[in-house]
Amino acid sequence: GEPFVWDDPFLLADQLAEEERMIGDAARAFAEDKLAPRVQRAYLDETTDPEIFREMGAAGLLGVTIPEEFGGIGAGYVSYGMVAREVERVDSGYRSMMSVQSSLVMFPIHAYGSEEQRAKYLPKLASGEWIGCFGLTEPDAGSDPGGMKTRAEKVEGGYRLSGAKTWISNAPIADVFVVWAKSDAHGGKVRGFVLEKGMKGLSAPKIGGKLSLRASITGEIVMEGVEVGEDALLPNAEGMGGPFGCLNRARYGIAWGVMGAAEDCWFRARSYGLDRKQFGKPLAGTQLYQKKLADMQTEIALGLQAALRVGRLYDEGRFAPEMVSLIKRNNCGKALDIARAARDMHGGNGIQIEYHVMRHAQNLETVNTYEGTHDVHALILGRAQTGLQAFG
Ligand code: TGC
Ligand code: FAD
Repeated sequence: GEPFVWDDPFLLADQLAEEERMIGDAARAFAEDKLAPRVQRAYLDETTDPEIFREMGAAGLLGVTIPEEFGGIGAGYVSYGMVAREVERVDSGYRSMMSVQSSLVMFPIHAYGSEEQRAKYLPKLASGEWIGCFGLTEPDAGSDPGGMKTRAEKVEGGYRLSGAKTWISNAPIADVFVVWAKSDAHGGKVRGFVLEKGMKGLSAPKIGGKLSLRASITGEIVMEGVEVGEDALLPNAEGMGGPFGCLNRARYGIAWGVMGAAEDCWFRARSYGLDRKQFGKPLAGTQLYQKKLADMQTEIALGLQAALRVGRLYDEGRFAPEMVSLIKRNNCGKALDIARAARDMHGGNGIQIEYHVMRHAQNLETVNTYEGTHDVHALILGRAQTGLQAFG
C-alpha cells in the first residue's frame, strides 16, 4: 500500500492537474511573502492596505476564472479554489478581498455585462488598479435579500438609485460598486448596476469596531439619488438569479478557503502540542489532544475532498447551487469548530496574536455568517429534499 501522508490523508495533491498545482503553489508563495508578514499589524490596527489588490493582481490572483483577453488567466474553478485556500490560510479577510473582487465584481461584469462594460472594467479589476465591491445586503434585508428596499427609478437617459447597503466588504476603498436594486422600469425586478467612486450622492462610510475580519475593510453604501446613464445597467441579468449566480461562485470559493484557515489551525495545534510539555510529557502525547488532532485531520480531509468534487462538477458545467450550500455550510462550521479547538489547545498562549489561532476563530465567525448563514444553508438543503420552504 501507499505510505500514509498525515497532512494530506487522501493525497489531494495527486488529484490536481499540473496547472492547478502550479496556481496553488504560486498563491501560497504570494500569501507567505506578501500577506503573512503584514497580517498581525493589520488585524490589530483594523486597517486594510489597498496596495494588496495591486500585489494580488500582479501575482495573477484576481479573476482567476476570467478569460485572458480581460486580464484573467482563464483557469478553472479548482484553481480558483486553490487560490482561496492558500490566501485564507493566512487570513479570511484577505481571502474576502480576493473573493469579492473575483466572484462578486469581475464575474457579474463578465457574465452579465455589455462588451463596453467588460472592456472598461475587467482589465483594471484584474490588475488591482481598481477595487470592487458588491452591494446586496441592506440594514433590513440580510438573509432575505429579496426584501431589499433600494430602488432604481427611470429618468431621462438612465436611472436614479436610492437606498442603503450595509456590511459591504471593500466598500470604503472601492472604485467600482456592483449594486442590486429593484427597478421600476423592469416591473420592480432586481437589476444590477455598476457605479463608480465619486458619483454625486454616492458614499461608502467605514463600519468600525469589528471584532472579526479586521484585516478586511467593511462599509456601507449610501445612495442618495445617484444618477447613472443607461450604460451602468448590467444588461444580461434580471431577478434574484443575478446576484445568486455570483454568490454561488463566492460560496464555493469560501468552502475551499475555510479549509485553508482550518489547516493552519490544525498544523499550529499539532506543532504546539509536540513542543509544549506538561506533566512531564508533550501535550501531543495525551489521548485527548490526539483525539482533537484526529478530528481536525478527518474533517479537513473530507471537506477538501468535497470541495474538489464540486469544483470538478463546476468545471464540467454540472454543479447545482445546493451542492455549494452543502459544502459552504459544512466547511465553515467545521473550520470554526477546528479554530476554536486549536485556540483551546494552545492554552493561554492561544489568545495571543502571535499564535494566530484566535484570529482565525474570530474571522470564521464572520465567514460562517456571510454569504448565507449556516442555518440559511440548512434551510436551502431542507427545501431541496422536502419540497417545503421553511424561510418565510
Ligand atoms: P428563491 O425564491 O429561492 O429564488 C428567487 C430567484 O433566485 C433564483 N435562485 C438562484 N439562482 C442561482 N443560484 C442560486 N443559488 C439561487 N437561489 C435562488 C431562483 O431560481 C429564483 O429565480 P426566479 O427567476 O424564479 O425568480 O429565493 P428566496 O428569496 O426565497 O431566497 C431564499 C434564500 C434564503 C435561499 C436566499 O435569499 C439566500 O441565499 N439568502 C442568503 C443571503 C446571502 O447569501 N447574502 C450574501 C450577501 S453577499 C456577501 O455576504 C458577501 S461577503 C463576501 C466576502 O467578503 O467574501
Ligand atoms: P439575519 O438575516 O438578520 O440573521 C440573523 C440570524 O437569524 C442568523 O442566525 C440567521 O441564520 C437567522 N435567520 C435568518 N432567517 C432565518 C429563518 N428564516 N429561519 C431561521 N433562522 C433565520 N453583504 C453583501 O452584500 N456584500 C458584502 O460584501 C458583504 N460582506 C460582509 C462582510 C462582513 C464582515 C459581514 C459580517 C457581512 C457581510 N455581508 C455582505 C452581509 C452578510 O451577507 C449578511 O450579514 C448575512 O447574509 C446575514 O444577514 P444579517 O446579518 O442581516 O443576519
